[in-house]
Amino acid sequence: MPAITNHLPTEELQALDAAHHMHPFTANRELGDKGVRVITRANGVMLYDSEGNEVIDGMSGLWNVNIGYGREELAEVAARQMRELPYYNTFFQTTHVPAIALAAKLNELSPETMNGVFFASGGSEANDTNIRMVRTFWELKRKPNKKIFISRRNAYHGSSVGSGSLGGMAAMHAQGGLPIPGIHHIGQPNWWSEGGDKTPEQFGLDCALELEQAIRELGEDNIAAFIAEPIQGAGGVIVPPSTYWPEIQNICDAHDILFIADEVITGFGRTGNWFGSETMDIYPDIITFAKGVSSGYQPIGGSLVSEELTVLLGESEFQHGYTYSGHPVAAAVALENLRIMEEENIIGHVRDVAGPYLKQKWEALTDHPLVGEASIVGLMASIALTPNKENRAAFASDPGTVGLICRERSFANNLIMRHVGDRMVIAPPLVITTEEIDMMMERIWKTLDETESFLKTNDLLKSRA
Ligand code: PXG
Repeated sequence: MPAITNHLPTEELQALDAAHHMHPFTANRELGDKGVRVITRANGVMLYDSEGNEVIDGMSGLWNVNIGYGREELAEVAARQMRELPYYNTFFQTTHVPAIALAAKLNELSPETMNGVFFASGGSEANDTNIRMVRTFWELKRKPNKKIFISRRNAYHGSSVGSGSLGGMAAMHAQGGLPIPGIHHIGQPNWWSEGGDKTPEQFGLDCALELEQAIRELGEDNIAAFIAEPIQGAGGVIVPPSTYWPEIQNICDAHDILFIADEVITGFGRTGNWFGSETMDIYPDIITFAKGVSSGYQPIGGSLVSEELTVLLGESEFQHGYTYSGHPVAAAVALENLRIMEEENIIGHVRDVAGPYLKQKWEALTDHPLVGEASIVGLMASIALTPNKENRAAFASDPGTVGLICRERSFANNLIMRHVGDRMVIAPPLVITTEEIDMMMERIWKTLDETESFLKTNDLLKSRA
């Protein structure tokens, strides 16, 4: 039996949405005028809208529905847990079985150096926890001046005041007085857009050395941590040159600062390992996680922390927590999600089947006249659209104009593909089959062809001077 709202005609749903629903990261009046798409159900990698269209979800929801839609087991576990214990807190000397079991499971799956876990309801909350936790850690170590976080431009670490400040999104910082003090941003290893005449290797090294320089300028005694996504997700699936991470790791090792890997997107199989830190061969002190831990079936996230932090922070009361830290239903669903991922060897599927298959098809996109660079790790991938791949030119139009056109064509072709500026991004559910990859690629080629003709017709195929 579908939900009652599914019986309303699409226009009525759209009108109600336009009247009362304030969407995240959206110009709401414009969307209201255009008419929002109403998603009514989903199965596997497919979404269905209120008009009956079947759409390939090339973004796994918002990079989170890793095991795909429609898994009955997760619904059953949620219902069972709601009947048995829908909620209890973990603040006042109590705990419950789902939180215990999930903490233990995460300890088992995460890199050897991780030990404790502090739960939150998503990535923004978890990164806010990290700010408070890391500063408290240094206070306990009697180094209270170590307060500054070094992050990167164009990073995404969430949308709350703290996590939005950690992030490096210029458009977000332009509103409401962000970033808060004590956050320092360095460059991102985006060779395609920013590498100039350097080789990718030289550029990657130079970007890493910006961290060394920032530490020197700000003073090691004032720096709490460096935070970064192993592969920038919302920033456009920027895969750093091979020289970048080894040098960053060396710099973190050589200085008395903590290293936080924000694995909200790269965690739980996305890159072909449980964590992107394994794929990129990096050794963080803290891992931020969310999204894929529950495949988005319930909101849950948190911070995995090294033994040293776990022990020291455990010596006294850390004045921090959320009502929903370790929520029993969310924890039970996450556990079931992880059980399925293990039992069905979904990570093996990414690493050995879907990942390599998509990589071959994805890299062939550079044969298209509009596509400059094609980047892919596991099942996260991007292409840079360009009017001239020889000199990696940007379009003459405002950044994002062409990307938006391409995204609109993609939607019209029943494929959800995201744009970040003039880069196109996909991150399909990890269970995607090779047949579904073929179907997705067919829609991508069609979308690119249609975008190219649109640009030609509208005189937009021009390079910025
Ligand atoms: N860290 C990273 C690396 C993320 O990608 C967050 C933290 C924040 O998580 P929550 O659960 O608070 O949203 C994220 C979230 C996009 C997009 O359009 C990406 C995210 C969120 C919303 C939109 O790519 N990533």
